[in-house]
Amino acid sequence: TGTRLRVLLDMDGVIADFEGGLLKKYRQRYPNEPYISLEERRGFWVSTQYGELREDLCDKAISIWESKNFFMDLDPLPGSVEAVKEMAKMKNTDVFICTSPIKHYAHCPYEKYAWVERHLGPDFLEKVILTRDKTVVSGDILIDDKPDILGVEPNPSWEHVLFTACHNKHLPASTTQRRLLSWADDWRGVLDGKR
Ligand code: UMP
Repeated sequence: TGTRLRVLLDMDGVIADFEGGLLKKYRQRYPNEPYISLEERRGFWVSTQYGELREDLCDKAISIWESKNFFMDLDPLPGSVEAVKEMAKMKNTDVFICTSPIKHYAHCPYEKYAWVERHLGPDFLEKVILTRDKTVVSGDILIDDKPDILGVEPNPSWEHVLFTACHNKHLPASTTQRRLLSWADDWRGVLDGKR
């Protein structure tokens, strides 16, 4: 057990295409409003950047991911489903999906479970961790597209590997933070580096 590698995988921006889903549904609902292309995205918080574009667009962006079926309808990111399934079958490897639900809980938590069942299979429901504070979850690696993962635990057990996304790809290269560029990148090598 002590020799097993525990991998925590973020969902939005790592397994599921939150940014693509938001932009698509935002443009459908608000066809006459300005939007931020994925090329122009900067900063983790979509709502903040839309609010900077025009004050009322912050709430319009939020209205999209608070809607029924937003999280359910997200497409998997390229290669994610295949990689996660393969990772979970690897020897001495325990994979968990560690994701923060939005505070508007009417749809999101249910749809995250339903998404996992649909795309990864019912066995993965055992592996879902919903938390707004990932620092209290123990693991060896956390693969997540959010650059700063903070919470009550100042020294989380995991190493945060930054998954490249439209909003973080322009950040200066860090000497301390490793990156996974996509699921076509060498994720097996990232895991092997921790074994
Ligand atoms: N989220 C927001 N506001 C934003 C962007 C994302 O509330 O501007 C939500 C979507 C996800 C959560 O449910 O935050 C991020 O969760 P993690 O990817 O950190 O697990």
